[in-house]
Amino acid sequence: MKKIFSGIQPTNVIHIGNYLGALKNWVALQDEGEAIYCIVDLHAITVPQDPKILKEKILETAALFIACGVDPSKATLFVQSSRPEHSELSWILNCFTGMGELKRMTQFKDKSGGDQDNVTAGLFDYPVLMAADILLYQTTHVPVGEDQKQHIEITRDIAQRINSKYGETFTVPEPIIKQSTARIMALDDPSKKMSKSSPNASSFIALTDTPDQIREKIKKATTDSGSEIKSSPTGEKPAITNLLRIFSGMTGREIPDIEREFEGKGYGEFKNALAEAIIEELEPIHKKFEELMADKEALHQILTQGSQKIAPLAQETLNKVKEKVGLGI
Ligand code: AQP
Repeated sequence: MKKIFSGIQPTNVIHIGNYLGALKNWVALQDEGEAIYCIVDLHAITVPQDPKILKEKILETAALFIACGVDPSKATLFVQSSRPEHSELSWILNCFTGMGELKRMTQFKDKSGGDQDNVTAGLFDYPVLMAADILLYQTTHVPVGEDQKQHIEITRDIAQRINSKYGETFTVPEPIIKQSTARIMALDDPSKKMSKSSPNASSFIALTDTPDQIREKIKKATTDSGSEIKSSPTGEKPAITNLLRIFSGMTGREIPDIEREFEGKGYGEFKNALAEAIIEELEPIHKKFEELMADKEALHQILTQGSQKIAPLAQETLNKVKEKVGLGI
């Protein structure tokens, strides 16, 4: 049986990149095996956070998971810091990970922005905590966006290293990356990934944006030269290719089918239709999100039950690793 694990940081606002690259797949996968979905708050503190806002964002993220279709009666939902096994396993895995391996991680290079002396050791160590998150549950599959591929590779390397040193300890996980929506680009600059931490709110569409905000952001979205509504998988038309991928991801329609509909039509007409397609997909999510946020106690309960449910599995893996490594009495 498939065992699926994935997480999202409770930072800033969840955008349509997170939705199309990860969350939408989570919903489909919860019917294909045992699914465990995590709000990774320990990852969030690798960069400075306001404690009050972080706490609020944890609940908002849980509400958004459910509003997007994650069903707590099928999938387990929990908060990473509620299970101490994540930090404990992370420390042990640190002792089996090379500094050189971590230095090669492109996300660290991007996020530290060339100023490595002034970022936290936690940011550097982020991939090891992510490896612990995944390996703790003997995960077989990890649905993520393209940006996380390198982190899944290092997770596999660490698991294989420990397995070959101590015998079968961890399941070696496979990534699930849906190519068409694996890397949704920023609306203001299609050479950059759509990102939560962008200072320009017009670069992303948040799942909680209003219809007017969505129309405005799509209207302002960068376009390429020329007026043809045609994608270019080879990269000459990155902006329209990105918008077509968003259209396809939101509607489930194939890109050639959308291109045919807009043959001979201009960007204006295409952008109007795209904005309406996004609104149609996000409106029910937004409504459900508001309803869920009105009962925070119920959200607390779902997260607490999730954490209790997966405790035995987390403890079993951690105890097995400690025993193999020779820790304790
Ligand atoms: N632009 C994207 N396109 C497709 N998938 C994406 N993901 C993130 N951005 C895109 C996927 O969403 C999941 C959760 O991401 P996260 O919150 O853990 O991490 P993140 O990469 O830090 O998200 P952001 O939006 O890019 O935030 P910042 O600005 O802080 O870097 C992951 O599966 C990720 O692949």
